Amino acid sequence: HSADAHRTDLMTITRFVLNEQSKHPESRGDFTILLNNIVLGCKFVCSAVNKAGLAKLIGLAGETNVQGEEQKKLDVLSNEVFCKALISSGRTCILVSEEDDDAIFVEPKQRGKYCVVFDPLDGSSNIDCGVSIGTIFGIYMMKDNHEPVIEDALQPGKNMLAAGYCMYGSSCTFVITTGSGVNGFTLDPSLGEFILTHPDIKIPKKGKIYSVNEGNAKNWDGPTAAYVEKCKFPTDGSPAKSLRYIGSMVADVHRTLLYGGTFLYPADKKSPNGKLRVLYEVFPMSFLMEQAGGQAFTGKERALDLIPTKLHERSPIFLGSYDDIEEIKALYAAEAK
Ligand code: P6P
Repeated sequence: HSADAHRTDLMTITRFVLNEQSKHPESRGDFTILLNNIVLGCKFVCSAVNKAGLAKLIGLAGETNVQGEEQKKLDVLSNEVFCKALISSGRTCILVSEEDDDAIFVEPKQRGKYCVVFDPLDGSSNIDCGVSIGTIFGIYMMKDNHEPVIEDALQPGKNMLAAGYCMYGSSCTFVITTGSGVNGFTLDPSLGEFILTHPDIKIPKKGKIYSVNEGNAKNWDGPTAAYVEKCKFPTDGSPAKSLRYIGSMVADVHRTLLYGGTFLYPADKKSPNGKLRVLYEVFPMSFLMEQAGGQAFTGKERALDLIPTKLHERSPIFLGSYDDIEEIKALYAAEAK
């Protein structure tokens, strides 16, 4: 009977969010509507990514984006889809996309109370070789209902109400936190629904994997170099760790969340703030990690305490299993003395 109940008791993301909403009797369902539009955007991108090889959507679009990277058509398409889905929800007032230099201020008649920061297709340089890529998003509430200004988007990560990602790989997996734990859903294409497959995800307290681009080793600072050395040549008799680096943040973070260990994008001499963007890469992944019982550290402070001053600013990031990040924090603390 229980197996049958499992099969027929489908917990879709829509039902899950409505259950969450019922815990907030005062809420008018705005967040539910916003999330449903984000989910719709993810379903569309999932279908486009899966067809990319066939529909010749891959290949360069010719323009370059604010990051100076060549824009692939799927980037452009995904960005347009999410901007339209978010604006048409009628629940947003500011959008910050990795693909757009400036923030988008929603016109008054379609304005809502949420500010959404997102990377519509992170890791897109991996599209042509079939490596998993993903959408990353974070949701802030506007401070109060005034004419929206850019400062409303420059809030510390700890103010985020929700954050998540959708990974487009062998399956389409949607992972989200609304501040009370982390839950994972898998798209059932035959239903067109995201089904709860990873309830209440908790990252192992300690892991056996480290994830970093070792090609930058010559530019690392002392503590990062010392940590990686310790992973490879442990001095306490424990076995060496495995290196897993996919080069697509959503895939590397998803593996870290499920298997444990650490994911690092450290500062280096060439890029003193590392490479990953604070608003729509570092903050959402840090929020998820903390909600799953892990940690996220910038080398100086708790990642979610960072207060951004520019939309596309970067920060070094060390995230993952609680005990492993403690080791990294100790190495940085020792250096700071
Ligand atoms: P590197 C992909 O371009 C990305 O923004 C992240 O998804 C990924 O973690 C990182 O860059 C990889 O960077 O320098 O190791 O190739």
